[in-house]
Amino acid sequence: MRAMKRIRVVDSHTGGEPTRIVLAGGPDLGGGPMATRLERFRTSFDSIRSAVVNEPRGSDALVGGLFCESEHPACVGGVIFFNNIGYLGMCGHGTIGLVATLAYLGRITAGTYGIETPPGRVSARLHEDGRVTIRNVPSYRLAAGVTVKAPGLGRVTGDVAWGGNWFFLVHEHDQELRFDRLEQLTDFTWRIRQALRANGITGAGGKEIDHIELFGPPTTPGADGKNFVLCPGKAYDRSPCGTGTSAKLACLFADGKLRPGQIWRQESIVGSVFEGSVTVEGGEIYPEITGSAFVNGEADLILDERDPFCYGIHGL
Ligand code: PYC
Repeated sequence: MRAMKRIRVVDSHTGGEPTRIVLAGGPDLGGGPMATRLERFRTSFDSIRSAVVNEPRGSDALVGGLFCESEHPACVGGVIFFNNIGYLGMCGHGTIGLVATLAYLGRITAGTYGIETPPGRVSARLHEDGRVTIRNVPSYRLAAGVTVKAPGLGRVTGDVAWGGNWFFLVHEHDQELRFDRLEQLTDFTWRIRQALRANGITGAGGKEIDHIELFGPPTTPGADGKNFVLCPGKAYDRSPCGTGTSAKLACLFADGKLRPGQIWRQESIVGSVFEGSVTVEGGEIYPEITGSAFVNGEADLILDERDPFCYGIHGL
């Protein structure tokens, strides 16, 4: 008898950034908060993470999302996001992809839905025209103007901010943000990432800053700025990055450059755009991010124990 496992997935992309939502056949993580379930995923089922997103079934750019049942009546479900090397906190493009997936499956119609994630509950509004607005977890700037010496780059200064993941946001640099410079941009940001780690510069509670975000002038008409975002596993975000845009909004707000409700249009390195704004409640900054996702695949992944790469090619 061959040991074969089937995992039901729906694929989508949000502004070019792919998401693969696991709907059935994934690990049973039991109940409790998403943060607890994430730890069970990490410690007991990490090979499933790799099988779903890594080559030969996936790619370094692919973000997976395990759709889970929620214990909160106000929530349509919970989600744990993961990538080629590990797990994410929140994921903005992925949440937009999840909502588009649930709409495609006929499980939701236009309206507002709670979704549990490891760093907290978010909400998502599916508009009649298919756009999705997510209200992210509270976001904030932890430290402004942090300087780090990066090998081959010299001194680089940026802000440390939380948008559901930890970001180092760099505005002053000599890099042109162009699609034909992906290799140079990846090398530049990877050096910063390693320098932060080597110098013990972290987010709150010693958490690793695993996303690096460069900013430059926009090229798409109507956009306010363009970014290049390096993700934890060295892939770049094709979308403007929902959590990265949230971190940016928190910094703009902290600098007095963004009023509550004012729209900021963030362009990605591939030219896709998210619209962002903030609301302030109880002293906390809640980013709202609007974008669109398109379903582009629906499949059963087959995990065949005889396959030497059944659980993916990994090892970064
Ligand atoms: O949209 O938040 C996001 C995201 C994080 C990593 C890739 N995309």
